Amino acid sequence: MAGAKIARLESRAKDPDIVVKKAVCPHDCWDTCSMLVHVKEGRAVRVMGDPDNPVTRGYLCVKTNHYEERVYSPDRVLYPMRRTGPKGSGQFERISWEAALTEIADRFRQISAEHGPEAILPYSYAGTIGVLHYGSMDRRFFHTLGASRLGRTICSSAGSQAITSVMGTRMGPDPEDMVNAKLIVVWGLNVISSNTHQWPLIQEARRRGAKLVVIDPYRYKGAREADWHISPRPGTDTAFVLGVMNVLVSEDLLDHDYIEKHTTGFDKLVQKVAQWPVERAAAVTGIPAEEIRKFAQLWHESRPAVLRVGYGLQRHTNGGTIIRAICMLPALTGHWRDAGGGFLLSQSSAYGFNSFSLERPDLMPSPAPREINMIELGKALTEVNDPPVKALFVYNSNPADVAPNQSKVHAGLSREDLFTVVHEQLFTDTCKWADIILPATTQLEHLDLMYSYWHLYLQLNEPAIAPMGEAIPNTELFRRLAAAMGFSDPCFRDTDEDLVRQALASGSPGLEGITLERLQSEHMIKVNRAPAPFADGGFRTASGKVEFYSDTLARAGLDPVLEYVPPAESIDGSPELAKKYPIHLVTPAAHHFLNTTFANQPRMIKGEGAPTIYLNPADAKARGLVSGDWVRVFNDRGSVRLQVQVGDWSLAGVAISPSIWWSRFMPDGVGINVLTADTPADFGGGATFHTNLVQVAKAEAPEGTPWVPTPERYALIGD
Ligand SMILES: Nc1nc2c(c(=O)[nH]1)N[C@H]1C(S)=C(S)[C@@H](COP(=O)(O)OP(=O)(O)OC[C@H]3O[C@@H](n4cnc5c(=O)[nH]c(N)nc54)[C@H](O)[C@@H]3O)O[C@H]1N2
Ligand SMILES: Nc1nc2c(c(=O)[nH]1)N[C@H]1C(S)=C(S)[C@@H](COP(=O)(O)OP(=O)(O)OC[C@H]3O[C@@H](n4cnc5c(=O)[nH]c(N)nc54)[C@H](O)[C@@H]3O)O[C@H]1N2
Ligand SMILES: [Mo]
Repeated sequence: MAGAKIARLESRAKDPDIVVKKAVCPHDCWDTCSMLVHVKEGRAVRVMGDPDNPVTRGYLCVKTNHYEERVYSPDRVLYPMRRTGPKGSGQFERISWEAALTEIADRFRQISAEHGPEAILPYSYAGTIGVLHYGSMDRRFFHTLGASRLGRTICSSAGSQAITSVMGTRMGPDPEDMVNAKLIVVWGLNVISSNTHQWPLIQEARRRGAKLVVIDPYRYKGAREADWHISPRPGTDTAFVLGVMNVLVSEDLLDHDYIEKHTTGFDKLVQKVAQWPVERAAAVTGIPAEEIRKFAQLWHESRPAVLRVGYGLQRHTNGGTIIRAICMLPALTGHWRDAGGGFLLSQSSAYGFNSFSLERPDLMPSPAPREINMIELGKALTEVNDPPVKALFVYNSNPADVAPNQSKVHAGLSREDLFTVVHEQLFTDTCKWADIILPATTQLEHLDLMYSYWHLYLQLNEPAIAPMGEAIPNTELFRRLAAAMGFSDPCFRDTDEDLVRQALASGSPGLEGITLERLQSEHMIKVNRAPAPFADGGFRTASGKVEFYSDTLARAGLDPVLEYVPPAESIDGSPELAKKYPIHLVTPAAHHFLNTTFANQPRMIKGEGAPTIYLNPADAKARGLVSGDWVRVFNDRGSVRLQVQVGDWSLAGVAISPSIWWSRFMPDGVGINVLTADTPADFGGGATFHTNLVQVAKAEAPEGTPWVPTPERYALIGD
């Protein structure tokens, strides 16, 4: 069937030599779009949306619509390279794969012998979210080696732990059902930039009578176009929810039957909520008491209604609690009963891959090696001493730019005695500090199994073109490294197809009947899932119910119900610091970049403009600033230069800086993360990129446009 469709597409392509191949976007984004790749004589000449996918609807975002520009970027790493100059000088020479593997294996053996294998630290995140290349062979390799484990906390761990504490599992309504919702609350999610394909579903729901409420301190396009924009002070949403719950309880806007059957700890929640009359919530959040009441009423009366929650708002020191609070709401009011209703942050549990088979934690030594929290990379490289980190192996990530407390990260990466390997598609800022750089394939060049943390389609990405240069996928890299280290477990001989089969063989009901062969012929298969998965309860906590009170949290020393604690850096959380640094800086996803991915491509940089800070008119006026001025944005951790845009983007005292620009192209050679703290969140050791006080002062404009890459600016790294 798919074959016939592709043949039709090819016949419509103007050039008879064009072959159309199906692919899937690999990026760390909700949408996991289906793509069509036009290939001519082995070269991808065009990438476009695949109309077969009912949620991604045949169009791609502004970033992947020109995916071929990434694949054929002049910045691609094509061969293994070895450092020749001083650390960080960007001087490299080409070497063979054999030489690279031998050197890495020798250094790993030597470091292991001298300091123990925990002195080796893998560092990876989600350059691709593909099941194989996100985490499989690599995990097997580092487990066998006995390397330090990495706490992969930079994005979602606070929210994940929080949701699990309430529901025991992470899934929510099918986005396709959201068109029937009567209320959609987009909460801490930039629905225009980071979940582009949710927007037409919202518009469709609105045409059918739904209201859109956006709760966000950033008045981005989606907030402007909403029926109602609620702008809390950053990091105060728990207080807002407690106020809403106070109204629900005191006015008895509850679903007692659902609470009775499918929740525990309701009494304890009620005691807590009683302490939060709306006036108290209003004083903390800055949202008028009347609006809190109105929101409670609207939520109660709208059916179906959904809370579509983003990753952003968990990035506060109190962010886990924020997510915990929000995901309790649908159980109080019975909104889980309806298809398209409830709460959706992540759909990850709907798939249920066999991660044990993929990652083989049984290969780890016992006791398990220490875990290092990835957001504390700077500390790990400059302070940890039991043993010190002597080797860093980076893949699927660009820590020189994405990790918080960047000055410390850069100081650590600069250590001459640190052996750093980077497996990359592009010469990122992290590559600059590498000892060995290895070339990685892109999604058009390798096989992967793709899920989405938003929609419910499982997809297979098959290679559309041959690997560029000597690039290899992550799985093949760790096969080769295992051989170089002499690891003999047969799991290191599994092919990528074997890995797909193993991932699918989990016994999970979501994957029942889905095989590699079916994916090869159908490309995209919806996982098995009831439209309203929690209509009759079925939560995966110890009690099988929504837990308003959690023993696990009590044991971890956290409030077992909910407590509002102000963000560590805020007027209420640190009044002295707030006098010095009165502006709360939020650094959310930029429209044309995906974290730092795409932020080297001239077209995307042009779209984004310049490294920018959005300031409220009152804050701008107090500093004599107008749009177009340049400012120094600083705190005790560091300083960056940004260009000002003045407008009603946020309340006074709150500023926004869309992220993440490459440090190399920033006016002073450092990125936004010199400002952010490596303080972990209350749950899951999560990142706290949005809890951040700064001061803003007028500065000199940089000369020219340093953020636009030119060969000279790139030449920090040899060719
Ligand atoms: N274009 C684009 N798309 C992306 C990404 C990207 O960089 N660019 N990144 C991808 C990745 S890895 C992820 S994790 C997601 C991230 O995407 P999102 O989940 O959208 O996360 P952020 O952009 O960090 O923040 C989302 C919103 O939360 C708001 N926010 C911050 N603090 C608070 C708060 O205290 N309360 C409330 N109510 N709102 C708050 C911010 O102002 C922002 O508008 O998107 C993915 N998609
Ligand atoms: N200030 C601030 N900082 C943030 C955030 C923020 O909102 N504000 N967002 C945070 C969030 S949500 C996240 S998820 C992190 C993201 O942090 P990262 O996961 O580091 O994301 P990227 O910057 O996109 O870098 C991914 C790198 O992986 C490479 N890559 C892609 N595919 C492959 C592959 O198959 N193999 C190999 N070897 N490499 C590959 C890409 O070329 C790219 O350089 O950043 C965090 N940092
Ligand atoms: Mo993320």
